[in-house]
Amino acid sequence: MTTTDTHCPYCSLQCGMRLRAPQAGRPEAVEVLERPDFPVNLGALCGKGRSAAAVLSPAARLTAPLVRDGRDGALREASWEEALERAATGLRAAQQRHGRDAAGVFGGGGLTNEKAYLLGKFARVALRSASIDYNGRFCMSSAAAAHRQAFGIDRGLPFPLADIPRSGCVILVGANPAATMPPAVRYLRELQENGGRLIVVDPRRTATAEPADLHLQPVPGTDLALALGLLHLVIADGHLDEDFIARRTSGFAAARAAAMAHWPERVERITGVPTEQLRAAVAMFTGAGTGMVLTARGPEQHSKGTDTVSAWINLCLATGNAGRIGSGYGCLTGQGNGQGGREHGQKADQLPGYRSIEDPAARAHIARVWAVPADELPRSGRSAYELLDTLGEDGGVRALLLMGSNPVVSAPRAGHVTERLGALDFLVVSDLVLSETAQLADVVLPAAQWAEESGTTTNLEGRVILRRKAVDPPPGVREDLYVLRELAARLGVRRGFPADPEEVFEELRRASAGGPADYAGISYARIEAEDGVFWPCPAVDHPGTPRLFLDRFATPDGRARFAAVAHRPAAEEPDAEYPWYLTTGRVVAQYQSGAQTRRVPELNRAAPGPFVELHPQLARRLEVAEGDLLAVTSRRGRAVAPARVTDTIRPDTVFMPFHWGGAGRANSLTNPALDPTSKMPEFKVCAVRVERAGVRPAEVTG
Ligand SMILES: Nc1nc2c(c(=O)[nH]1)N[C@H]1C(S)=C(S)[C@@H](COP(=O)(O)OP(=O)(O)OC[C@H]3O[C@@H](n4cnc5c(=O)[nH]c(N)nc54)[C@H](O)[C@@H]3O)O[C@H]1N2
Ligand SMILES: Nc1nc2c(c(=O)[nH]1)N[C@H]1C(S)=C(S)[C@@H](COP(=O)(O)OP(=O)(O)OC[C@H]3O[C@@H](n4cnc5c(=O)[nH]c(N)nc54)[C@H](O)[C@@H]3O)O[C@H]1N2
Ligand code: SF4
Ligand SMILES: [Mo]
Repeated sequence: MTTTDTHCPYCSLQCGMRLRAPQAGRPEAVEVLERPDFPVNLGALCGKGRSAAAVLSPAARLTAPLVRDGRDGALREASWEEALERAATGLRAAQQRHGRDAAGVFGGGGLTNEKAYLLGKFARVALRSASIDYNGRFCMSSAAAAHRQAFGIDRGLPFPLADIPRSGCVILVGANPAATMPPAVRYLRELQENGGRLIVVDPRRTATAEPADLHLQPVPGTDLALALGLLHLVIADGHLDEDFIARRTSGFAAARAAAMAHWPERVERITGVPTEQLRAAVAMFTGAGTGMVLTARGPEQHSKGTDTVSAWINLCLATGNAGRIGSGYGCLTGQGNGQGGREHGQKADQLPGYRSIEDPAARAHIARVWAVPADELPRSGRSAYELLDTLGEDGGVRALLLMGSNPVVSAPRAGHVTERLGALDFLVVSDLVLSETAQLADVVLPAAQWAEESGTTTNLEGRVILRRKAVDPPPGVREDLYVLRELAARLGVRRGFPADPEEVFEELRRASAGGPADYAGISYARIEAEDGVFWPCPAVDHPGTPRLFLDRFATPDGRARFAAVAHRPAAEEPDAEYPWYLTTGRVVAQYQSGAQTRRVPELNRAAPGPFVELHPQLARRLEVAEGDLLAVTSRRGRAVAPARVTDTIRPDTVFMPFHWGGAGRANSLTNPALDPTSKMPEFKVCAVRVERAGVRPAEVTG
């Protein structure tokens, strides 16, 4: 037996774990053990992490490449040679017929830094296409945009999680870590044990909200008004930190004027949160000495997500809560490499090191590292939904390489996105499993996974960590880096695509050097010796940066910038035809599109299928009881799932988890209205009709 210290394949906490594996293969015998010495989770794992080895088993996954003969043929097994040849031919043919940008790439925030970096390079250097974006656009892009606007840099948390218990008060906005990052709940518990207060803002009284000192339960999509209302009261009640505002910020006058238009009674009308609760929240937050605001997808996944996050940042700045230990604004990033995956070039407008693809100096630097002429680098391309929405159209992508996402389940208005995927000339999918999206592909490449290859990820704190290879992949399965090297070679680019992760990381270090997300001083050896290294880390003798902004913000003048933002309604509000709000999210036992976790028996037992959560008052009105099948209809489509009646949700709102395809797919309903800055779709609010479904349970599958 061997034991290897590594990290969980799933969420952005990247919990440390120890794998025990037999020396000779036998993936079904891999055991997940605790690794108590890793600082973030101190040995604790959620059920997904504990059962992660189940997906290593050949029974759960793809073990050979698949190809389809003709449009209507079935997928059949093929050799790697045939599959790669077809994939390269499909991409090249689209470019010959329709131009370079007709071949596109769609990546994922679960991919390691090495994969994300090389995928971006593949698009720009091997395909020379502007068409690349990734699923992180659906995740924390609104917070990222607001972060950059306010602080000049986007690192989700500017401090380690261990700082949370050192705060006087934490406002947790639309985040449900009890379900989405269970080991992190410890930090909230310690906060309260230390006498700090916890305020949770969520339309549902979740397991996270239950122990809070105060729970605000707003109408979905009204967090912007709520944050402005709190700032209004801070100003009106004389809680401004004038000294901090003068020394360390700019733009307060306009932000102040905007907040003054959001007086408590108006905010109560918009949000449904009583004015007494607004006052109680302000008293708790300003009375605490230090305060933090942490947001997750609840307030961010909206067509006004960027402005909403800006409004919460305003609240922190106005009260002097930034750049001091125990205070500040932070975004709880979601995917395993949600942070690193947004830094190294799989975004439509970005080059490695979090550089802008439109910046001439950045282009020149990256062109040197890549040994290509700067003027050959493509410009910005379309954002994720815009890319998916135009697949197969004139001027859109005709042949797509998809790596690390399952948009048939997870994209907004998924019925339409599925149609667009079907309109492609050619689709190649690299995945561990035959996901709903892989089932539509012309070529499916079976990928190696976390425990079978090494690579770095950057956790939600900005800590770069190393996942180490513990077992060999099954025969027939190859690493994504190998796939990129082989495809690039078949497209005529034979250099610059190493298949060894450490070699890729060494190049990433050089590419990121001098950029906002600077990894130049980080190496595999240092990560192992130091339990991870926080970026920016510009030199080998630099200690890394667990806490940003203590002296200055990353803006040109070193000051944090207020934003002048005002409330606006959701893109779609309820009306006579669609009278209820729908919001969507997660349950603890399933991960994302479910592609991995729906293949783990114990997780399926815990969360067997989709459901519609609704309040007893609404259930009475609709004359439905627990377990009755409900049809939920929006302007985009229809979904059917059993009722789950609970008084923890607002009576005007229903909630569906999005982990399943088929009849219960929440994303058949969601609204792809985009935030103008971040291009984030409105996953967290749309208008729906709810009625008893006229179908039998057998017709509803997960
Ligand atoms: N078990 C599990 N864990 C996960 C994941 C998973 O799929 N499953 N995915 C990972 C990823 S990629 C991500 S991004 C994170 C997401 O982590 P979270 O953001 O914590 O998860 P969500 O359930 O999407 O949304 C959080 C809460 O927002 C609330 N909400 C809905 N609408 C609104 C609104 O308009 N305003 C406010 N204030 N709140 C609202 C919901 O009721 C929900 O309780 O989780 C990560 N961890
Ligand atoms: N309604 C609604 N929809 C949502 C959300 C919501 O809150 N509500 N949240 C959105 C958010 S925050 C996110 S992050 C997205 C996530 O949604 P998706 O982008 O669909 O994410 P996953 O299900 O994690 O898909 C990852 C796919 O890649 C595969 N995979 C995993 N690791 C690797 C690898 O290393 N290599 C390769 N080749 N494949 C790999 C997995 O098997 C899986 O099929 O969903 C979004 N969709
Ligand atoms: S909290 Fe996230 S990283 Fe930790 S074990 Fe669970 S899924 Fe894995
Ligand atoms: Mo996410």
